[in-house]
Amino acid sequence: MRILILGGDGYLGWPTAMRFSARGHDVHVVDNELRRRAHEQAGTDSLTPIRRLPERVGAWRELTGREIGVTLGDLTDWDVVETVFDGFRPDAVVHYGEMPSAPYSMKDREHAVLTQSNNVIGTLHVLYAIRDLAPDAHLVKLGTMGEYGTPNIDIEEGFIEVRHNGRSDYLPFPKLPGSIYHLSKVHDSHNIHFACRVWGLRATDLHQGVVYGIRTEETALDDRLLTRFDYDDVFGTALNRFCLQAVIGHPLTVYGAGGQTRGYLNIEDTLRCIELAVMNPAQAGEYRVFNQFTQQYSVLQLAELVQKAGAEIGMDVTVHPIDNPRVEAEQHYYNAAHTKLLDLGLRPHLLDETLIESMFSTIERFKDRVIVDHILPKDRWRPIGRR
Ligand code: NAD
Ligand code: USQ
Repeated sequence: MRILILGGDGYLGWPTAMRFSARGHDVHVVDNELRRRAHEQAGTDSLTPIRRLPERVGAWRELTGREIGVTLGDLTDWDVVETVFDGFRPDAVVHYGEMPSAPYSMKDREHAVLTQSNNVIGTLHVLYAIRDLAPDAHLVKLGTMGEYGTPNIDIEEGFIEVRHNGRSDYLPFPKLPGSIYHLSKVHDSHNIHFACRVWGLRATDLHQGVVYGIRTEETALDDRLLTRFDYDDVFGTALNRFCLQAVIGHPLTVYGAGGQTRGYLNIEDTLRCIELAVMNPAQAGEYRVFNQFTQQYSVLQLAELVQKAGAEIGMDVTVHPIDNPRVEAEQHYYNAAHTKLLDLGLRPHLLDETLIESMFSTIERFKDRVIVDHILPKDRWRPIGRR
């Protein structure tokens, strides 16, 4: 297949590009290095030293003899999107190319506007490009479990049967996102659903949980193929941060009461889920939602798991709850359906101590690169003086 990976320089996009290339598909990636620039501006960096895209694809070519095409360009620039779609004519479009951080989007007006304009306009361009230049292409879009928020009922996969005044319908599940970033994904979901209903596009909206892990089959081949691993307060995610904190002897930063429960999955399972979605496309006009995670944990449970894994190899890991910089429920009901990818054949890599220990050992290799000043959160989500 001809597979276009948008955001192909990112944490998930680069390993996905290599995975499809390794399977013999024709792969082209697009990225504008927004993520790299955001780190440069903040004085933060990936734990793993990562090469620029041209070097990455050069190393991949040298090691495997396979070619990955590259466009360094911005999805919010229509000329870039039109040129890529016109030239490559994809069968499938895997769209990771957005600003992915909730804390970044909550910093101030400027970051909020950048997040929503980048994500919503980029995705609108992609929808128009599919409509006009590759109408049979299947869009596989990365959404997020955070679109649903934490309602006090079971979360379904995208839709729910609603009965009202004696009538019933199968309608989009209500969305109560908790950040400007998560909201941008809800706006995208509405636009994608609209494009399927009105233009007949085919799309899978993957409502993904929090991803953890450093290693995939392909990144392990050579250090030049490593993917990024962030642990800072803005771009680092819960379990990745906790593993790094354990290795450098920093107390684990559980925010507030720690009852915040989310869906999690290993980076290897992200790649498998994407592959399953691409290989089993939606029908023309169909808008599907798959909840993409394998296990639910509260942040306190995650911290305790990391502490236990550390204890097994003689590390003294402490957990130190800190004032929650975010505005979110710290104790709540959470039970989200996630059977559709399992039905397609997903066999999850479940989180256990061995897996955490293998993360510790990769982190250990690069721990001299850690910038300790950027571990504790600096930005509060509620304006000062408001209750
Ligand atoms: P990432 O920032 O590492 O990857 C996104 C890539 O897209 C970056 O390389 C960035 O430079 C690029 N990009 C952003 N805006 C662009 C634009 N306008 N034009 C071209 N390129 C652009 O993030 P990630 O963690 O790999 O996440 C990938 C996707 O998956 C995101 O959409 C994110 O919201 C979603 N997601 C991630 C997680 C997670 O835990 N990592 C969980 C759920 C959903
Ligand atoms: N948390 C802590 N301590 C930390 C970091 C986080 O307690 O040091 C808590 C947060 O308060 C939150 C939970 O852990 O309750 C998850 O936070 P996170 O930073 O790991 O993840 P989040 O901000 O939700 O965003 C990440 C990705 C985003 C993706 C989302 C999936 O950055 O791209 O969309 O996970 S989900 O959470 O399912 O919406």
